[in-house]
Amino acid sequence: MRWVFALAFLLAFSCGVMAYGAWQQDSLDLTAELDRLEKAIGRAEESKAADPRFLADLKAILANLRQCAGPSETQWGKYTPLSTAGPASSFPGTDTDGWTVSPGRLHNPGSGGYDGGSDGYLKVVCPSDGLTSYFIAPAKFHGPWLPYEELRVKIFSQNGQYYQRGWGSKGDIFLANGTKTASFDFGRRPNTNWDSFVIPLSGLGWTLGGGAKTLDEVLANITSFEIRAEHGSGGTTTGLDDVELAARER
Ligand SMILES: [Ca+2]
Repeated sequence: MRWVFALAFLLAFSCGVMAYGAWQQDSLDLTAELDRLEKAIGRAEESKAADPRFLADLKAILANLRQCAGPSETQWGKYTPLSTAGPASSFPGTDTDGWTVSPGRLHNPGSGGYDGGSDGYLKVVCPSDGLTSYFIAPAKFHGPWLPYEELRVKIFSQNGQYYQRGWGSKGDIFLANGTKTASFDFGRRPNTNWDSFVIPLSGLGWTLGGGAKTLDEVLANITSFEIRAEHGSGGTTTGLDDVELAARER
């Protein structure tokens, strides 16, 4: 009997080592694996093939695993241990940190930001003018972006009728290196309350323009960085907070 326990322990230990190895090599797409597990639990629930108490336990374990896997805001790309590095804007107080908006009028209300309380953010009420407004980043975001793996933004969008294209829209994120451009679509409208987007700077999901052949050609020297500030027609309000560039932990 003792050797059965020893064997079970060895097996569990090996699985742990393998999982840790995969984690360290960033080869484990943990978020995707957890999504698959969640779907499997959903199917088991629908087919009533398993004891509901067992499925409830599995769901609780899954929730714990998701917490271990990182922030729930990870929506794009696989999870990798990244730390914030490089330029960032969190708009404390009523600071607009050099950001502008076009067309529209920008202000920081001094409260209502992502961190709550007296945390500020950028707020714009977009005019109904047939044009799509964009937040325009200050010069501190210009220069090489090749050291970074992710762009993170917090954003909300309220009122108006959602449109994805047209009205001068050039994607949800717009980058340029001179005439070479890259744009990224979130694929949906940001929520009416604070919503998190993590955008991979790996080429996945980006649309290139202006003769750019790779995303890296654009990231080599950012001369323009804009974030879509208008997602609905007929007058909308948009908020922006915590714009961050993240790099892999060294
Ligand atoms: Ca803030």
